Amino acid sequence: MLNKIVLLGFALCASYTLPAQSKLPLPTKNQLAWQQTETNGFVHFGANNPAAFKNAYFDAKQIVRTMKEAGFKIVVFTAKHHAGFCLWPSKYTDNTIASSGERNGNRDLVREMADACKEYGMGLGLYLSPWDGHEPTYGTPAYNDFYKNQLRELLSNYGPLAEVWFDGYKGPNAKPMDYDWQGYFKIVRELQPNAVIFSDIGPDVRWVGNERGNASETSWSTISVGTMLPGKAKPAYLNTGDAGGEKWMASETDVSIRPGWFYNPAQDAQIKTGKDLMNIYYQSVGRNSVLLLNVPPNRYGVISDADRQSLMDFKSIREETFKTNLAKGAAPDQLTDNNLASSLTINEGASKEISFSQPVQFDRVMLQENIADGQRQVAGKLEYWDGQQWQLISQLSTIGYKRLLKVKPVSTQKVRYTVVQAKLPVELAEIGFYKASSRE
Ligand code: FUL
Repeated sequence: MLNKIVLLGFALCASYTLPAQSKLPLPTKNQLAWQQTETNGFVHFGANNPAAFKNAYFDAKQIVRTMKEAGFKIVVFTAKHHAGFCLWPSKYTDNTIASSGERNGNRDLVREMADACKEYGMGLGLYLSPWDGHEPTYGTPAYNDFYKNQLRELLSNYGPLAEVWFDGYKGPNAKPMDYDWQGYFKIVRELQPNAVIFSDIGPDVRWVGNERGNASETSWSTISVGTMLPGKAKPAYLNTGDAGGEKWMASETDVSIRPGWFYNPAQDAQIKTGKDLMNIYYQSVGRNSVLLLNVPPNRYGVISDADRQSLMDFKSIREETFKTNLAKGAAPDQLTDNNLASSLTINEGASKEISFSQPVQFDRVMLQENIADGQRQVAGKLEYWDGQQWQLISQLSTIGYKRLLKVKPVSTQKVRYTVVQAKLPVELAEIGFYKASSRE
């Protein structure tokens, strides 16, 4: 490491304190663990009825192994999508793989995914579509019982789940349905106390408000739910979160590697490249969100070579860019130790200087707050020393769990980070300066 410590300084600029907001919303243990997964995979596997599934192929191991190789931590699997077809042998309907004939009739794809996740050390998440276009009771109170029964089946028989996914979407011509959301969430709490619950409005993880892979630059991990319901939430509000929000509920950015959620050979030429995915990573993980990237298995029930190639490119670009933190050895250890808990406190109005023993060149910056103590920064500023004076690199709003900045290339021996506005003193957990891979 070239850059030795030559100077560590706290430049206390204007030091003033805002009235303390002593009661910031905080993440639960499950929310904190989930946030640190950063990148997860989504699997939409499509067969919409028993006849279509009859001759289907499906290789859970290949899918999960590919997701693991891509660096993902959790795989969320669509146990039942909007057509109501169950990829496990639910005893509450005939619209399941059990009705699909000899070859696949005794399979259970949820079991196969659960086993593969266990084998590869991945978390399993399950998606059970609330909207069910097949079930005759849909639209009546009896559907809530049907749905809860299916939920109990999935939550009781496949081991520990990391996440349960409630999609708010329903078709334009679907019957009105008064979902018992609180009843559903209660079942998850009871049967899977370590799983986070995703819906538009949580209770643990909220939707980012679009499916384009784009969290807002200003991204608060807090919202006030008010009268919003899944499927009836305000996307723009969910996208930024709310600085004054009452509840901790960070966002998840769900987006597909292809134009559609399910495999369609007509879209084989429209797979997002590693470079596209890297950009989405900056716009999601780099903006205090978690990325849930959908990669649908093809007609042979595996992730196609082309999708796989994009995933591996994404991973290697990401690793190349973030391989060397130029601040290591220059910044205090607790700012480069990859440990959220060992943070450095910077008061509002105060600055932190980092000096390098020789000039460094960088064009990417990473900042992290110790969110276990809440999200605190409202505004910050990063500058570099040009030999004579401080020059602005970037102004920014929120950090949260992680903020990644693409900045103009800078060559310098000294940088300065200032907390311009904060709810409470900012606990800076990590600071990193990097040179982007030429493949970005
Ligand atoms: C949407 C659904 O309509 C898509 O099919 C997909 O499941 C996505 C995650 O949510 O609302």
